[in-house]
This record gives sequence, C-alpha cells and structure tokens, in this order.
Amino acid sequence: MYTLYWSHNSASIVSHYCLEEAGAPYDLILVDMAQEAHKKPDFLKVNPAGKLPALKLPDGSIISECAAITLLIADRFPQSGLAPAADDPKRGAFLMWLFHLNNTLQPAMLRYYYPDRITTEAAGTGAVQEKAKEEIAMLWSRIDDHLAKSGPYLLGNTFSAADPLLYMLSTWQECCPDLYKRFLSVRRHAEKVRARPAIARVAELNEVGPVAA
Ligand SMILES: N[C@@H](CCC(=O)N[C@@H](CS)C(=O)NCC(=O)O)C(=O)O
Repeated sequence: MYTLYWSHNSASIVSHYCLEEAGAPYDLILVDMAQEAHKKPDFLKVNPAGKLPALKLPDGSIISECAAITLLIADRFPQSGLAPAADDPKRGAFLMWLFHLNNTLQPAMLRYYYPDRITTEAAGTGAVQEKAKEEIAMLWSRIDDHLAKSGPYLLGNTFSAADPLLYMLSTWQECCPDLYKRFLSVRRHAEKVRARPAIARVAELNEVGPVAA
C-alpha cells in the first residue's frame, strides 16, 4: 500500500493523478496546508522540508519531490504506460519534459508564490513577482508552441506521466492570468487531460473544476 500525504490543490495532486492513473493501491493522509499542518511536528517527521507531496512506499520508506514520485509510480506500474521504457525512443523526451516542468517551470512559479524567499528586501518582493511572471509567460509560450506543433500531449499522441504535471501547473494561473486564453494549445492539452476518467476523479476530490477560459 502507498500512502500519499496531500492537501487540496497543492503539488500533491500530480502524485495523486499518477497513483490513480496507474491503478496503484493507495490511501491518503490529509495535511491541511490552509491550517499550516505541513509545518507542524507530525508532518515534519514525514518530510523535514515541510513540503507536499510526500509518498510512503509499501516498505515504509518515504520520498518527496514531484518528479521523483511521478517517475517511481510510472516505473513500478509499467502496465499503465505512464512512462516510455528505458530503451523507448520517447524516453529521452519524457525525461526532458518531466524535469523541465519540475526544475524550471515549477521553480519559477514558486518564486512568484513565495517572493519573500528570494530577496531580503521586503520592498523588493513585487519586483521578484514581476520578473517571475515574465519568465513564466515565456516558458508557457514555448510549451504552447511545442504542443501546437507536436501535441496534443507532450509526447505527441502518447499520454505520459509528464502530462498530469503539465496539467497541474496550468491550473496555477495567478502567476499567468488568462493562461487558457493566451495559450490555446495548453488549453486543449488541459481539456484532454482533465477528461481522462482517473484524472477527473482526483480533480473532483481536489475541487479542480473542468477547464474554464
Ligand atoms: N520541489 C518540490 C516543491 C514542492 C512544493 O513546493 N510544494 C508546495 C505545495 S504546492 C509546498 O509544500 N509549499 C510549502 C512551502 O514551501 O513552505 C516538489 O517538486 O515536490
């Protein structure tokens, strides 16, 4: 049994999507971020970084980091087709997108959402957010171009575990207002991913509604 530590609409949702898509046996422990439960001693014993998601594996060990959890689930449930096999021609592009989203786009978003962690100047947080917004829009524009030319999924017609990560990030729109109006191929991707039954079940639990422009 896998145990996902989660909170509504946090980064845990991508691990949740992948567990559901994989048909993995799992249960959930709510760590309510609205109540700061992720900074309380009980959760810090699970993940000393105080961040979600965290996943307890059947052997009792715990891992964190979205990309690591995504890849682990994909590799442990190969029949789900969530990741191209190691020798598949699409494996490189799969890894590239997974790490690009987690290492480049997501951190730019975190700079927007936590600007006080980037500067010691209280008056400088607005400028940090403005710069992050610029970078985020540029990154979405590149992703949109890729999806327009080579979509509808990141790997063309092949759905992979990188797609729920992209979808999750596309729902975080405060840092990129009107994302689905500005980037129509991202919107088409979001609609396609959200329509998958496993994704829809998890989205409903997390209260992520159908894609709205
Ligand atoms: N690099 C981590 C980032 C995770 C992350 O920042 N999660 C957010 C939830 S959306 C969080 O726990 N934030 C609380 C904090 O940073 O204090 C990952 O990919 O899992």
